[in-house]
Amino acid sequence: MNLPISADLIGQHNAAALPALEDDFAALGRKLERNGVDIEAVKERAKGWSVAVPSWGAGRGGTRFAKFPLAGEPTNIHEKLEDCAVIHQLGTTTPRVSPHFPWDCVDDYAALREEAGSYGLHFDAVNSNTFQDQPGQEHTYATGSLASTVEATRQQAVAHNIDCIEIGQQLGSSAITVWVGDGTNFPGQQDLGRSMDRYLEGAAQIYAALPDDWRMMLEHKMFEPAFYSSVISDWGSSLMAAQELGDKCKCLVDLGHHAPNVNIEQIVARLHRAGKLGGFHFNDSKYGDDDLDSGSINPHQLFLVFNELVEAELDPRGGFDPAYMIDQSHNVTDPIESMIASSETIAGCYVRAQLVDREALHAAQEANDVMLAFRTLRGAYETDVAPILAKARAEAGGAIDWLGTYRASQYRDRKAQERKAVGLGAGIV
Ligand SMILES: [Mn+2]
Repeated sequence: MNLPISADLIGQHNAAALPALEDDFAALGRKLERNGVDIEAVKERAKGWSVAVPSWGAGRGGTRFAKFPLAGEPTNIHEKLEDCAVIHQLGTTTPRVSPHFPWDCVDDYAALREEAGSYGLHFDAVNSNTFQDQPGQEHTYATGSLASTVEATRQQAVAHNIDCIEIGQQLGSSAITVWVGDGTNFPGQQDLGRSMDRYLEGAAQIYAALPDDWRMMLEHKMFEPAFYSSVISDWGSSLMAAQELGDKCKCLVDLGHHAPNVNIEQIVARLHRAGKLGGFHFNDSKYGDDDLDSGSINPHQLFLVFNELVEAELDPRGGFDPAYMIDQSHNVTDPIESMIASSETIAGCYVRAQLVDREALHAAQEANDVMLAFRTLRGAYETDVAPILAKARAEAGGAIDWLGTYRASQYRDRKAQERKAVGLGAGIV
């Protein structure tokens, strides 16, 4: 296995941190035992949990105004894979990478799959891009892609998505995530009903090209890049489309793509009930689709989402197999650090949701004991599960103090010497 960070370095740092961790882990274990929870079993669940990282998240993002490059940031999919390998090596919960086309296009996808495998990585859902024009592209997406009024533009968008499926098959993926930037900036600009008809007609052609064991995930977004209307603006539109397209089509929930203050955990419960919960794009937001680090603003909301996911797992109805992915933009941090921090935060919410006394919660809910139900949930949220996550990481070969170990490795400094510099410019979020 090709591991970018020295195992000796990780071992040294872990040896120094282990006595304190054992102490904290034992104390937490005794606390949980009083509630009838076996900390070892929870730790094993934590070890079995994973989330995908997006290839584009390995680079610096940008605002709508500018991008500030980082010395040593990756400029191609090969370098992005190397950075993703660091994230997984230290954090141990991110073995899958979600590629984006055409940003990650190469000549030989079989070789790319092998390259990822050499780091212990696999490819997750492929992402298509019909929200920006590419050099040499025949038809512009300036006024829409799948929902464009121009037939040739719609066909070009369909063909690109089918190309992505074919690439994904070579990479070992089994899902495509479709997000379109289609929408309008002016009332009256397009017919709101007919634009949905056009979108569905194109989406159905992509759906028809899905291999049997593939899934198509629709990502809704309330606004941006269009500011008056979006074609797939909300979970209702997404659900409507997924239901019309067929069983293999599911809805994807990006935590930043909702109206402010929307109850996202309830959307999760609703989509699960409809058998249409496809997966997540984890990030956080304060005002809009800010793509901030997962749980950095509202960790409680993330916990409540996971609480619904644990409920869904216990009551799978038509099935429960959501795809988890981080989708955030790193404008002012080292993307490797942000990605490990987020994967730890997300895993922490998963673990906390495991600690909820379900029997007590359900009994309190049935009895309308409001305060007891609330406190049962809140008690799990307030539990510091860091020792469980750190122990799980260490046992899987990762770093207890991942930030200290990463900085001591001087990985980014070394890459700054080796890699070519990224140009200035506007960022793509
Ligand atoms: Mn997203």
